[in-house]
Amino acid sequence: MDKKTTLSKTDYKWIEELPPLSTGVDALTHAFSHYYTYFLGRNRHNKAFHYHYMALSFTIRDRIMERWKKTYGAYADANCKRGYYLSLEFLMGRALGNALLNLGIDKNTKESLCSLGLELEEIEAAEHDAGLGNGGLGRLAACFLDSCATLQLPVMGYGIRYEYGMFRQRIENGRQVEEPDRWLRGGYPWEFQRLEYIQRIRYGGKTEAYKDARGVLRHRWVETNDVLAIPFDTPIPGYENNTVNTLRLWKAVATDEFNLDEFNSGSYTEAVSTKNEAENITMVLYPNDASENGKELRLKQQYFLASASLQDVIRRWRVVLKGDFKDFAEKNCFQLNDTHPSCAVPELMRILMDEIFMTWDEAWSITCKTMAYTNHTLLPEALEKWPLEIFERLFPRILEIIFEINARLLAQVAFKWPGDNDRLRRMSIIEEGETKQIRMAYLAIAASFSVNGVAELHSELLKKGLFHDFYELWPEKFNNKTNGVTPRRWLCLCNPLLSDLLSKHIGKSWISDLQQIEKISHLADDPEFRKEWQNVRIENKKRLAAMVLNDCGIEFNPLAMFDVQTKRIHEYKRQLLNILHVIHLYNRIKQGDTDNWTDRCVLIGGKAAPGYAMAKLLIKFINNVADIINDDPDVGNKLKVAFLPDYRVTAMEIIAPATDLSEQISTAGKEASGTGNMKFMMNGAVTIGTLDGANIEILEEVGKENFFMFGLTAEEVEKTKANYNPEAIISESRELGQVISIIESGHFNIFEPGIFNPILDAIKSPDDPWLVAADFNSYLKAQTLAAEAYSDKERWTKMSIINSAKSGKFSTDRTIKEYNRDIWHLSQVKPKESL
Ligand code: 26Q
Repeated sequence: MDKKTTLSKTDYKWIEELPPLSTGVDALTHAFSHYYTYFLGRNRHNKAFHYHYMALSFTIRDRIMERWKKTYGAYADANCKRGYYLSLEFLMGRALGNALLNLGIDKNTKESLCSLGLELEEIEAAEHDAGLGNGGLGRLAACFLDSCATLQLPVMGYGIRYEYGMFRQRIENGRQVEEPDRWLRGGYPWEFQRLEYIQRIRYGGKTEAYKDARGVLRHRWVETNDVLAIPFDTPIPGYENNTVNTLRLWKAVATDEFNLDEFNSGSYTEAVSTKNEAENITMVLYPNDASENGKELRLKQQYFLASASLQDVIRRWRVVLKGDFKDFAEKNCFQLNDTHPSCAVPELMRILMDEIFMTWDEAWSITCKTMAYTNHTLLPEALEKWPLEIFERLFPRILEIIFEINARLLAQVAFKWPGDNDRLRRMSIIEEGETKQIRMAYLAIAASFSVNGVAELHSELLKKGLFHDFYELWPEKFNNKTNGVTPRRWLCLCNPLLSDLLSKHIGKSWISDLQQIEKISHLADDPEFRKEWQNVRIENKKRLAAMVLNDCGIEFNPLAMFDVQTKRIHEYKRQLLNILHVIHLYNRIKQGDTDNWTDRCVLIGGKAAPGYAMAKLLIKFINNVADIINDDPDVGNKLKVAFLPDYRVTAMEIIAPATDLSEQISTAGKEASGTGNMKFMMNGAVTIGTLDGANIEILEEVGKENFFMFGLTAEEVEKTKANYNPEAIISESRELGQVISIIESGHFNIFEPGIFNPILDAIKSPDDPWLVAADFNSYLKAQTLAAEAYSDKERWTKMSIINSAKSGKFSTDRTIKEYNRDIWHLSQVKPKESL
């Protein structure tokens, strides 16, 4: 028989006929040794755990792979509606432990490694965090993927495969030093390059109008400089359900014809080096957690993600599913993670009109039925705007489409509010002025059928403030989806001792139905259970103390209260208020005012955006204060202060289970939601917090007696700003006055005179937007109450138990169910055969 015919006749049945891989101990051991020896070529002389980690990951990955294929088979068979989560950030952290947990093979794996004389924990520690995000927004995306897979919803994540993730932070002489995060250096075993799904992304060039064969006016985008987008797929396993979803990350590479001119004219090396320009697009994650305006490369990244992902979805619709575009909107839904991917709006319009040849109305109808936008910020200065000139140069066709969207939006506004020119100016997607700018949020709102905030208060404030005009135009679009965190990573994985205790008393159902955790609340009155709870917490605190000793050289006593604030360093989050309180405690010790003292270990961690001078100065301030206090023999064990370098997902996995007091102290009305607050609460920390973001909902769940509330409300903050006089507050408050005097005396910077003046000036300024002085006294009272409560061990343990017990609402399973019920309307699809 002809060889060629045989090949083309292959029906690939042999793939279907592959027997499932065993997850038994012996099979795991065999696969592990095989990968270690043959695939990786290592032997007994290899001491680093990196290759053990690789071998184990490949072993587990094989077992994920068959489930992955079955999941996609089931999605195809069900011809179901799909959701796409478009995000510039996915802060995944480590994958191995999560895969073991969700596949339910952690026990067998441990046993298998043990038989080889190896320890799982050591191997897990060799994994580098996938830190492709700044903070809350990026980690939320990662938790959402976990919940979508666990709920068996056909949702795919689309993002960028940055070569360099969030920078690594070192502290040198108290100051932040940034180092590149080469997370891919040793190879990333969880990704699959998919060259078959490469996409072409256009930049530059110009637009042309032409008439098609039927005489219809059409547009094309020509003479572009193209870049290729290569997808890399990472599996997202659901919790013990055989579903495996996909996170698809795009990498930019040059096209072969890149700079053909130069190539032909003989300058081969120049032609090759210009390839860098294309490949730069996905080189680095921008490390700002508030928008950095005007950086052209960032906008190129944003369009790159939007265009590659949309082309990919449309390719699948046309080629694989052979879908009719009249059904497209019923079968597809895009969730925009903030405005960062909002180029997806004009890009979808472009593809539908210029490549599928739809009319404007047909394309607009599809776009408006498929786009949904989530806002994550209330700070007006953080709303994304881009100079029109950059759009014109980088994506002329996209700009034309934005103009048309805006013209139609303004026509609608003019119709509803005739003669209201000020409103037209306010609502225009194009901000007029010296440099015209595109308001990305307005573009996203105009095209989305759903606009949501991330906590009740935040969603209300959006309607009253930032987006008020749009709320008046389209009230039906606005809704709330309070954030959550996945209990798999943020309880099961990170707190095995507490997980075992919970499961022993209430069974394991809480892992995929966190509301069940409520069942432990009555056990708060059981002294026996409290003892068990305390034992778990002490062990977790020892684990954190070891990390603090190792990373900061400071000894934390596990019996002291662990008072923790970890999050990005930002003025609105008010790490300053925290450190002022620390100085107050120090002052009390120095004055001998230590009756009924509660020992405290204060831990602060977080990264400052490299260009944010004030945030960087705050890090220096915290470190200097810590140095003085920790070195003072008068202080001893009463107070310890540490700044933990390189705060990241993996650090939080140690921190949250060991925290007693969770600091959530932003100026009210500024923190959209917060999600660290939920991780701490779930693990049994009590919150000291303002009435901001999701703190309010945490307070509602636990009640005032289990929460240390303080500070001005969002409404009061706005009123106070009108005639704010911090100097008066300082002179009227003995405690704050003394704290300020100590700082002014140069006590924390004897060899660097004056360096903290900008901080003092900020506190004293009537224009301080964060009202640090205004909330100080109220914060101090709440802190005193917290210290008092902690000194009564049984009372504190009850509070701790109640906080965990009431954390059911803050699972992303609940959040995702709400997104699905109100926005996506996807059906659950189960893979056919169970393995
Ligand atoms: C935009 C343009 C250019 C460069 C950078 C950016 C940029 C990048 C990241 C702007 C903002 C971010 C991140 C924002 C963020 O993390 N917000 C947080 O989102 C959480 C999840 O909803 C909330 O819980 C937090 O309250 C919110 O601060």
